[in-house]
Amino acid sequence: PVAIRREDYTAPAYWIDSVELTFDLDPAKTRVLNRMTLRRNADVPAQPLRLHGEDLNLARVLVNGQGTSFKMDGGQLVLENLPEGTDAFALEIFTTCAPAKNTKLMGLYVSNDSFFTQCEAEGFRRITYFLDRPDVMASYSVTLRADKTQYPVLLSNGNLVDSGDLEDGRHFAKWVDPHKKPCYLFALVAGKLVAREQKIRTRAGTDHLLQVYVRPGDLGKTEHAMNSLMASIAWDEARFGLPLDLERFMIVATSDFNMGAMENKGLNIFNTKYVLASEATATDTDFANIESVVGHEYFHNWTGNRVTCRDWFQLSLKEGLTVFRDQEFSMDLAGSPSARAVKRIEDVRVLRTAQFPEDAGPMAHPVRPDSYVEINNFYTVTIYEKGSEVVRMQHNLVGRDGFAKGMKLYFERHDGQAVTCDDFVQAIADANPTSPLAQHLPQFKRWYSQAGTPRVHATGVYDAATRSYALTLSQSCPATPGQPTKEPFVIPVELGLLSASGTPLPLQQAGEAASGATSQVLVLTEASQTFTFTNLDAAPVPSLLRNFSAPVVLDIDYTDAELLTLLAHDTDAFNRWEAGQRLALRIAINSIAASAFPESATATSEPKILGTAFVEAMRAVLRNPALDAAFKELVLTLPSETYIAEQLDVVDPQRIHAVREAMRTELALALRADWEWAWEQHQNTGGYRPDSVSAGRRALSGMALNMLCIAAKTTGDAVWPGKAYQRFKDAGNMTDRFNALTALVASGHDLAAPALARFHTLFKDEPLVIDKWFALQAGAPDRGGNILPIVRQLMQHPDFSLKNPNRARSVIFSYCNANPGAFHRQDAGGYVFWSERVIELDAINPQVAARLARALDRWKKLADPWRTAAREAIARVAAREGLSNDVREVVNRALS
Ligand code: HT7
Ligand code: ZN
Repeated sequence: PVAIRREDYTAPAYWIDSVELTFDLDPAKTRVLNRMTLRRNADVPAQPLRLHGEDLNLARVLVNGQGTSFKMDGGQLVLENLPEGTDAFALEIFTTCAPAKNTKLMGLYVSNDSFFTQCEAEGFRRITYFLDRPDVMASYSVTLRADKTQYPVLLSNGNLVDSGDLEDGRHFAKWVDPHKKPCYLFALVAGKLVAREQKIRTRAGTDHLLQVYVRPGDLGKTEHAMNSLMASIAWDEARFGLPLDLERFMIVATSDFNMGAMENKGLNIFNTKYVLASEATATDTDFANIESVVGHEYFHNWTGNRVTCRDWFQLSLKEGLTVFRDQEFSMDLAGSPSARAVKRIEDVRVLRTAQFPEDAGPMAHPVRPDSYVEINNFYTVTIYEKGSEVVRMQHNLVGRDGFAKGMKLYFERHDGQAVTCDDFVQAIADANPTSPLAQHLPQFKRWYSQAGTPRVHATGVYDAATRSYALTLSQSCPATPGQPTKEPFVIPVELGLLSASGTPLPLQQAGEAASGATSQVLVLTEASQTFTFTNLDAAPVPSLLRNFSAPVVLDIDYTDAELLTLLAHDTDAFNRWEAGQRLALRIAINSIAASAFPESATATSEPKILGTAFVEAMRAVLRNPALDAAFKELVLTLPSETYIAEQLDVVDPQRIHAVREAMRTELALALRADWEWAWEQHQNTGGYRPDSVSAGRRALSGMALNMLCIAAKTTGDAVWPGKAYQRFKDAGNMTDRFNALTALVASGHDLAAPALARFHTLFKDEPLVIDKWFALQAGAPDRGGNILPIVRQLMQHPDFSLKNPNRARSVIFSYCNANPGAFHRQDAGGYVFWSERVIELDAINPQVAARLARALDRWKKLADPWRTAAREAIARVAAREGLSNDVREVVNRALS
């Protein structure tokens, strides 16, 4: 496969001004008539027109109504005899394709007897021959023709301008999009669908029709998505002054979708997982995800659609910025500072457990990559989540108002254009010329060009004679593929100082006047810098990187006492949580390093691994009346096995698993009375509402039940498993029901089997709930190697299908990616299973296969025998002939 390089970018040789598409929809053979107006780009030397195409049958090509010569070159349609000069000319191309056979779910495909499209990144070329690149923006008019009984609803981007009946029971609809767009934002949908509708009038006084289309039985599950859409529209107008620019905004749900959702102009297509919710079928997490994904796709309407990417190397221009916007949206909706902190912690957890490993592994790439083989492989946590952190740092360096000014300038300069990441950061800096961002702009841009997670090492020295505290911050960044050395980054480090008893101290830097502030942002730009604080009576406890002010690893040698102070008193909720995680991580790492295997805790034994101080600190958090339930649940959750593994040079996954399980059992036993209290105190009163406060209460009571069932495993107590079973049976909402089921499955209680059977019977007609049923079993704790056979059995279940990405993810990804204790088997059975599935999936859907292929990205860190077995499994996949470019790129990089 050939790598495409960012530095090779050249402007297109032709522009496409308008596109008139006519579809005769038929699952077996859809006919596509594509009439375009093109003109040569005068800025580029004259050359043939090369149009992208994939899996198409070409029937006819006409230039200005006349037949013309053409040739095919590597799948591209090449036209050499085009009119000279830069006048517009007409090109007509007639092709057919086979949507029913399209298992890749890219281009035009069939799902549940309806037609859908997915064009980002390069799916449009599977619909017609085209200049399939984001910097070619055209006006679209689209006519859809199909059987009226089977496909009563016909949708495309923009406004419906005509519709009517045709002969033979067919009908048509004509849509015109008033906005120019790149072809990756094209969409069509046809099928038996129904819509929840809502008319709105915005602050600006304009009227709009909102529609959420689903299959007829699902209409009752669309209220939350519609509410989320209305909230998104109001938020973007209020926070950024960005209005809805369409008369009609449609969301359509499909159960066959490679990713979460797609922001096609005016016609968003969603995975059903991010649309459908009712209290009986969806958990609080589902409700929160729907809010954030609906927001994300809606916010793309400006950040992505009005201003798009010049080329796919700039993907984070729209994705990083839009993730930042959806994160802010969810935080603003959550309301209180504490609820904001909870959201921030959840987002940082994703960054650390998924993006940090990516940045340290074979697929590491800058936020703006320099090359790729398959662009679908670059829809990564680096582009999305690290990209969002890079935007967040800009936001923090210029302030909230400064950022709003920067966004305004960005749209003034670039509305309707296809631009680069540089254009974005330039606009933010230009709107804030005296900010640290503007002062250090060229250096700040290294966040876009250098891969790897920077490390900041912090040491503090207190001098009693001068009553001063010198804090030295040093930065470094590990080598990543193709980037052996790194230049220093601009790193905003938000800091506070606490007294030993936890009081916030006023900050005064040497040579500066006292301001009374207790929090401040230090801007680290050198490899090493010392900041001196004065007027301090004793050595302070530093609270660094507050609210996770930069996407870095912070190395600092806190004493246990200092961490306990931060956990109990820091005014920064993020660092309070962080202190608890550091304590737990330290305990885990010491226990992993110890020669003895963790002893099983007994009902009466002291917490041997955790130690009394940690347990008491956790008890204090759990019982603290001033803290929110959601925050408590986060503090009391131990760092994940993946996160622990990332801290180690050599990873024994079984030992990590055993130590973490032992720590959890100790915490369950030592706090038994407190878990009982937490369960009793956080019961649902009144009806179900998915707001963050009630969701937090359910999260904590669910955790308490889980811990009580884990404790019951050791004590032999039957009461709590019995209560869990009862709760499972009579819960009024899916969150409580699923938490109870999880408690039984996770503790391996005998009641788990009847509960799972009952759950399946209850929800057999709810595909999204059946996904949960599969995922819970494939992700359950391993007992004597039982999970792999269970997973193989689940794949034989009549409800299982490898062709449906949600179902494949619920079984295979839940096992290979989210269940390290069960996946990393001593006998390599997990890896054999993985290699079989990657190969099997690749023949169906390369994009999904390539995601699965990344499960062994970090194989080089594994201790033997896992390391050798993992390398062999990857090599087995790599040796396979006929692999897709998608999977080939991932395994080649892993082996390099
Ligand atoms: N911009 C969308 C990306 C996307 C996608 C990419 C490749 C293949 C299928 C896909 N479906 C959606 C989603 C987003 O970030 O909003
Ligand atoms: Zn996006």
